[in-house]
Amino acid sequence: MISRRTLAGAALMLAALPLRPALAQTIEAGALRLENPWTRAANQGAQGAGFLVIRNTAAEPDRLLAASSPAAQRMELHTHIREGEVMRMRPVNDIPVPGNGSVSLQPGGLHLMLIGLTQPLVAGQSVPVTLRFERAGEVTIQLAVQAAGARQMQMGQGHRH
Ligand SMILES: [Cu+2]
Repeated sequence: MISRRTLAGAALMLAALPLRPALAQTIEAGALRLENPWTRAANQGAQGAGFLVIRNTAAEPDRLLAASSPAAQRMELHTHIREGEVMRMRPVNDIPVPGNGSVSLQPGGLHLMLIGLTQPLVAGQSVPVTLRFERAGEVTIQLAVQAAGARQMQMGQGHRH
């Protein structure tokens, strides 16, 4: 017998799934494989965070230098640092991609920051983001917009979560 509480819990778990398999995508850019780019639903004028796995099939390391999107006034590369009980976001100059290795951009860690959304990010749609790598050059990916889930970052004026 399935209770309402169980159903609500199941719905929450579904909403928290990073990406449905049908939407999974891998973009090839030189030696790089850009896997499962995604973001969360957000309002126009707010901020958004983008996530993906960057895999490097070459021995030479690469670096993510910058990102841009027509959906945001500007973008930054961010990481998280812990200050006491609070996790704060902090810009980084670049994100290294080790040779024959990978780097994960994920909630609570490294991420792409979309600042000043020029349009709402609507679940089920996708938003283009152009990444610029030191070796692989520029490549445009599509962030699949997921529902705002239980692990949604809170991005207020203090720029913390
Ligand atoms: Cu951030």
